[in-house]
Amino acid sequence: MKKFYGRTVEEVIKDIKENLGEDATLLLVQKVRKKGLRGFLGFKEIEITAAKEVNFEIQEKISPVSEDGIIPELPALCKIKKLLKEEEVDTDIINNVISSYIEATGGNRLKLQDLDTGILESLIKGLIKTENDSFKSGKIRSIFIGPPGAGKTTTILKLAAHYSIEESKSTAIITTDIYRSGAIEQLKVYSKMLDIPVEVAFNVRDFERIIRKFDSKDVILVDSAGRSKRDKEYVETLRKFIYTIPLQGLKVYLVVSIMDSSRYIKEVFENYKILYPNFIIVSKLDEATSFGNLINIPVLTDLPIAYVTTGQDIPGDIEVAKSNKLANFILKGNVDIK
Ligand SMILES: Nc1nc2c(ncn2[C@@H]2O[C@H](COP(=O)(O)OP(=O)(O)OP(=O)(O)O)[C@@H](O)[C@H]2O)c(=O)[nH]1
Ligand SMILES: [Mg+2]
Repeated sequence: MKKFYGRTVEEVIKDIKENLGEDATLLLVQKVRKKGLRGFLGFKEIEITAAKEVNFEIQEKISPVSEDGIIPELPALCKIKKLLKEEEVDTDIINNVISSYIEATGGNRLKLQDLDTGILESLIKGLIKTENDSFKSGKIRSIFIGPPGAGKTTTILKLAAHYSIEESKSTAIITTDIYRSGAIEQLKVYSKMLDIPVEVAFNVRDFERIIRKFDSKDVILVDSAGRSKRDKEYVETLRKFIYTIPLQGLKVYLVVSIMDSSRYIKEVFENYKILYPNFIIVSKLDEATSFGNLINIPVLTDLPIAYVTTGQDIPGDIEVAKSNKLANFILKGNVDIK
């Protein structure tokens, strides 16, 4: 099995015939980014995966190429495509999964006909990068950033409750959200309930003072305002706040809702990436109608998911992300996940 590249399908098929002979079978045809600088500039080319040894009786020697690039006679590939499309996984990623599936089967005829769920499962798990909560020791200094309404404040309160109640760590919250009306009151009500101090930082000087004041705390969680993704000035302000926290041990969490389109999440990430987020928190899994974002988000940000949130209750409704479990949301009844 081999991949061939060229400008047009006809050109690539000619190349395949010359290399693999007239009996070659096309497994997958797709448009991919060119390698190197031209690819970076957005240039694409045709990629065809072809094999010499696969020979479906049901298939023409070289099948007509279907519109979406998948040879229709390969049921396993169609199944993968249907399943991932229903979950709203991005098209580029679906094509990559199919490509990797073909590669993993080594062109095995049976596996291209009947979906090998074990292979698919491990491919999906591999794409859902997660990072277990690795802050059992040392001081925790975390800031939560993200678009409006993503669930930053709720998540901070859930985590604060977890650290202080379940792990008996001395915990404090600082909010830098002085924009949204009611934001400070919301935090104060809960912090009173949880018996956790909360301070408001109106500017960087305030922030420095409060960070020093809470220096002995095991855990400091910093909330930020969700501003329009066009508000570059606010991201700059946040950057100054972040520089104030002693860098060692600072974790930056980007909170995004699973309900948002992956296009929107991509724009959000572009806007916030100058703050060098370390982890993603995906919120509102309980509201989700599709779970493709669990793959889309780590792939497009190249960051691991640290937590997922699953409801509005404080405390509770937050889990450390595990790729096994998250893959299960996508594959559900389709695959048995151990
Ligand atoms: N269903 C569901 N709702 C959630 C979840 N997390 C947060 N919410 C709700 O989403 C809404 C916004 O949550 P906030 O925590 O205020 O969001 P935020 O990111 O702090 O918003 P801003 O401060 O305005 O940027 C609230 O009504 C929360 O109760 C979740 O996991 N599931
Ligand atoms: Mg908030």
